[in-house]
Amino acid sequence: MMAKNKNIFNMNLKSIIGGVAVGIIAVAQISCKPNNKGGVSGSSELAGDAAQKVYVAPGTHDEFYNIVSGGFNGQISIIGLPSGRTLRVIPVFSQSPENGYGFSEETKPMLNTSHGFVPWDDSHHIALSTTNSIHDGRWAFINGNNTPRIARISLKTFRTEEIIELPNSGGNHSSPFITANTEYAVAGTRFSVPPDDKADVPISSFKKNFKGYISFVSIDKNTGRMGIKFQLKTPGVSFDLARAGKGKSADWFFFSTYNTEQANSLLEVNASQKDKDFILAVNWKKAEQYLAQGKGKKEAAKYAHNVYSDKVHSATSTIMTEVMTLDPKECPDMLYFIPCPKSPHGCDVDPTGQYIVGSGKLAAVIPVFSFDKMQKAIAAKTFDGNFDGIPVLKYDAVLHGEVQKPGLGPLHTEFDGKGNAITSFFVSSELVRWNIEKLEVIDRVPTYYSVGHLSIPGGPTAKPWGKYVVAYNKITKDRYLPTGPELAQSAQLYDISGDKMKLLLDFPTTGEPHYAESIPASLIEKNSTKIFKIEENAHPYAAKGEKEAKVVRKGNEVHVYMTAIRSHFTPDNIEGVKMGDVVYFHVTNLEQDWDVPHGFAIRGALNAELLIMPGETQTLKWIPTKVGVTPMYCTDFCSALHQEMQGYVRVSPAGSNVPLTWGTGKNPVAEAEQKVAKK
Ligand code: RUQ
Ligand code: CUA
Repeated sequence: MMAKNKNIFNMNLKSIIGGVAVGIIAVAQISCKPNNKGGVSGSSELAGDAAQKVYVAPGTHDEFYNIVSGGFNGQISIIGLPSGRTLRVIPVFSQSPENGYGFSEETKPMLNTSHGFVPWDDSHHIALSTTNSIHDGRWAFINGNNTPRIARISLKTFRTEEIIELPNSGGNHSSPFITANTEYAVAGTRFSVPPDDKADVPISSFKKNFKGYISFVSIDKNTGRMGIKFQLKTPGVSFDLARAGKGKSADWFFFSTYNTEQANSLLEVNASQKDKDFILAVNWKKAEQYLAQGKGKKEAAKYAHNVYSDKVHSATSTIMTEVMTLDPKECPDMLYFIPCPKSPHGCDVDPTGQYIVGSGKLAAVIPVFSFDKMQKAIAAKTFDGNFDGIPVLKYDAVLHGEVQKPGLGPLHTEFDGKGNAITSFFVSSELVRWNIEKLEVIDRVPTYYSVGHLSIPGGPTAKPWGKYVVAYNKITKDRYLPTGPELAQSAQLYDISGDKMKLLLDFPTTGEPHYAESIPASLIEKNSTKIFKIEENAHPYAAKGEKEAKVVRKGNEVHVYMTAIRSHFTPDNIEGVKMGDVVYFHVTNLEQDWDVPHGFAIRGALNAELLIMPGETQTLKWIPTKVGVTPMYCTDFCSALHQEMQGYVRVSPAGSNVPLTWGTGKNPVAEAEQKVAKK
């Protein structure tokens, strides 16, 4: 595989680069195709002590949390490094029948949008919160690409706490990227679109009517609460990726763009015409100043803002109707374009904040820009004209230098904290390490196959933790046992502590991994939530003890205030439910021990189960469809008598006079009859 890649690289580099996009795509397809027969293609690249280096003995913990986007599964995987063990999958934009996220009454509002309930999305990029551009272990952010959204996940509960929708956006790809102190999560639209409130325009009027919106989503220092502070209305180009500056460049944000041709059809050809697209440099501090001066304009918009509370164990969804926009035409010295060769994808800033690396998917070199030179060029007005009124800086004036012959199809770059960068190459399927100052390639290793993103622990921050790099591969033909037409994507772990990068481990992933970040376990594990305190449970339907358990009828709604504790539900016998009723099981888990969830499922429910954590209340809605007695039970093996944790609901025909009764450990109907007899 490697030899073949090298061949393609050596023979075709000159002829391909500068050729048409179609040529590159053909090569991409050829080179991705593994030609070896067995599953041992990587063995010659394996470090001799690989097994030892990734062995995490039973009962001991991994050194890093690896937080990985699940791509089209709309979830996040939590993986331990170096073992590659999957610890948990967190549902974010997708419903999860496994635990009831997006199915329970409490969590449904999390997936509300201006389009209604959207139970899925396509997630690409993780951003971990930072203080002074260093991981602080508080939150993870992730984008929803399709119905543009940003989610915030608590790294205490490992749950999705908040989702905000982005108006005036289509394909929220360049997102979320955060500023040094997590002041903002930033989101650039991949598809330029006409403004939402003036959207009925001919597609052919792209150049005139379509805009590339960039949203600045503010993040509250203490609570993490998000809000769209403002949107920049930039020219109609596609935003692909981005990074905030650091240190001296911390006031700036850098976005890669493509389709500066502003094509609206057959982009494969039409958006690959120009020799150079742009990196957009945004001075976001300036933007804040313009806002403070009243330059912002409120525009009508419609977007959902959904927040989950651990106190009421429920989410709310609010539809917002306005957004603040800033027009660059009225805000000079805020935006600059830097020319960048051939359809840049990744745009990454080194730990010092001095260097900005652009990765042109179709480029033969990796250009590295200098922040100092950019400042000088701005001061001296070293411009190459303008693009839609925004000054274009002269390429040579901003360039630190180019890495020559790095590989084919550069996508993303991370940093090892020792003055080196590692770039992923999709087409030549390899990771390449190069020195940032000298722009010299120092090492390369193959990936199996066609790496997309890569991740070094702390790699995008001012303080890379180094030690490993993980390659996230798109193609795994022949790497694992075949599983029919659909094969897993994969991650590969390499040791980068020495001069040579060494392959250690190869493991399949859940969903398609796009970007991931890794963070030392020590920054997270001590803060992990173990239980929710029952006395702090403010859910309006909580039963905080078995004495509070009850069943209440409100018209045709039946509310069951149910408790769960090893190993029974209260009540576990319910009668008097009728056809036409809507039953809400509000189940409170009374346990106050770590790792004792209870599940709740009932036959014929059209949603999912609930998995209720200690001290928490969650609600399952059930509309009986048949007269008779329906079993319900706990789904989580909670104790030796878990299998006994069950109950029955009797459903009678509409209009029947069976009284509403309930109980546990007694016969509720007999009891009710006794009560009636006493009176
Ligand atoms: S992208 S494989 Cu959606 Cu982050 Cu580069
Ligand atoms: Cu509770 Cu099983």
